Amino acid sequence: MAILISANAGWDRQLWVDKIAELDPARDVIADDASPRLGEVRYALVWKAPQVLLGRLPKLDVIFNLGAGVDAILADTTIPPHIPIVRIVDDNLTHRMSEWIALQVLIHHRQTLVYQERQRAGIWEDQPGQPAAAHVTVGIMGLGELGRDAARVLAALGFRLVGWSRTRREVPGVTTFAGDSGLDAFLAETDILVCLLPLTPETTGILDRRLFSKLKRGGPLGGPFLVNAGRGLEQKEADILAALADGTLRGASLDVFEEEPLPASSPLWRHPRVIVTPHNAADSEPDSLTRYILAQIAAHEAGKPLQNVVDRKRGY
Ligand code: NDP
Ligand code: OXD
Repeated sequence: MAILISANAGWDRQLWVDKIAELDPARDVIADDASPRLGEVRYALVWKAPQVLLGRLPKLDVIFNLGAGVDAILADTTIPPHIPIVRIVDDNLTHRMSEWIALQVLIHHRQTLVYQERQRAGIWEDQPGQPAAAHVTVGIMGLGELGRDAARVLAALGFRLVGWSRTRREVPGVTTFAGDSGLDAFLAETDILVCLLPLTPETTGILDRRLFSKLKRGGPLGGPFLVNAGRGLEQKEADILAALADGTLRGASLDVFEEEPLPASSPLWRHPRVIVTPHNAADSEPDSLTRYILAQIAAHEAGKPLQNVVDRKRGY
């Protein structure tokens, strides 16, 4: 029974093959989507595998996603519904995300883009009215593994925190809201909006002009900011640009895009109040994730339940 590793072109499969060979040398690993031995595959470790590949594996027992977001797998309707999909929940990935979120929040909070422009122009000038973190509210959309850890780190920096999720969550230090009925009240409190939502039919296109117009006005930063590391299809980039132009948003940090890689023609690349990173807020690290997956396989083979299985109906 073999393990298949399948990933899109941007991934080096060999890193994962080598890591499994190092940690569990007895495992038979296939790293070729066209292998004549696909019929032997019991476990598939995937990141954006080609559509219909997973639906063609007759002995497939478990799919392990090599990342936290499972939208790419769920888009493949050929995968039989009884096959469990396990997602990554890993401190290494989670802490990387919290680093990125804290960095972006601090950049906007401390008006770093304004100072960078002044530096380039040789202007020594203080921007008056810098608030303390305690006077700035960060609103986190998505209070899952990543949202809760980002809240922990931002709370340690002194920010006021509100959070929004599908079902009501208790998170220490965070005033929480839930569902459609809680969204407007959540937005009305938010100076810096952080999106860590999974991509589902409900969250597709959620970050639009209408939503931006409901963020707090008259806050201490002179207008609201957007930080998105969830998924690109949650944001409407034309709306972000329009909101930046008319002051509905003061700035944005984006790690994910409607189309990835972000096309060279996108005005986001050169916008003076936008930070663009190439979907690397929280990379999947082979050593840490391979240990997590091999431990799950060993437990599964010993008859124990799999952890962090995706709820396909919910979509995450
Ligand atoms: P989780 O599944 O742990 O948490 C998801 C959170 O989103 C939950 O709080 C959930 O609510 C909430 N949510 C889902 N749907 C809705 C909705 N319709 N309305 C309101 N809240 C909703 O996910 P993670 O925290 O592990 O990851 C979140 C996402 O981050 C991933 O799906 C992926 O898209 C993205 N990601 C991006 C990376 C990057 O490098 N840019 C890296 C890793 C992940 P509830 O608590 O009620 O279930
Ligand atoms: C993930 C990602 O979901 O990298 O892990 O986006």
